[in-house]
Amino acid sequence: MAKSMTASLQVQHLTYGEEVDFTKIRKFRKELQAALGPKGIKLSYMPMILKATSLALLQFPMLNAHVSHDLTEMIYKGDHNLGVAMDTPSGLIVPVIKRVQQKSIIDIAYDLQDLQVASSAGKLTEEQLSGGTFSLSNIGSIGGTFMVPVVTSPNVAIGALGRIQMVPSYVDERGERASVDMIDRGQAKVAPLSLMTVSWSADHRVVDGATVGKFSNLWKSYIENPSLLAMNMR
Ligand code: CAO
Repeated sequence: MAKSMTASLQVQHLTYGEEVDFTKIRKFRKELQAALGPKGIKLSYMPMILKATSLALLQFPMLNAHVSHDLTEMIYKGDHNLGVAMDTPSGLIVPVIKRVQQKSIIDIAYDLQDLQVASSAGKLTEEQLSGGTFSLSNIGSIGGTFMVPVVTSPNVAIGALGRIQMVPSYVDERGERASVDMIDRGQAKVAPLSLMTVSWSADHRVVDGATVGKFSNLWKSYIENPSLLAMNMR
């Protein structure tokens, strides 16, 4: 970790944060859990979040690239090999779920479960720990609401997920976040909403903030509308 972080901190970072309404994806998870429970699969939010990330990366392949040390080349990676930061008794490790672009949410849940079992037993292989093209860190499962993640070179971007919280928010008649105009017109009411903060860091030498923002908007649309996530699965 010391070596990789020293290299990563040479990178000029930009970090972009956003709030995401988790209401629908919580319901979607409950429905999937009811179907998957009898098969012995534990479904956390991560498989859905990883799938949404892969679908968004399809539209923004430059965020799934490696950059050469001398900054003369960007190598766009066809496979979405997504690293998942794990807190283990021996510290931070980032095993990789390979080819997420080809996998269903269930496939990803199986892979994540296997990696978690191997990591707690200290039995992750070199193959499982290498080849990442993008990574996600769910700090919210520990407790924080916001974190600035550090890009792992030669990757060019990374995401961090904060704790899902219930907060009072202005909503419309469908229970979705109300627009400023609706609030001004007195047409919105206050109701509890499930919110999560996501933050994306990118290598600002090769990626600009607008690209990260557009990627984040697309990712957010999948999380806030799981039907879009389902519709775009292959
Ligand atoms: N907000 C609120 N609750 C969350 C959450 C979030 N962001 N993420 C997970 N949870 C909840 C889950 O829903 C689950 O509760 P229920 O089963 O009752 O619903 C519980 O927390 C445990 O989840 P989990 O940790 O078993 O599963 P996961 O797939 O969400 O996360 C893993 C797996 C490996 C990402 C996580 O355990 C972990 O290690 N996180 C720490 C990552 C880390 O160290 N980052 C720092 C990197 S920089 O040093």
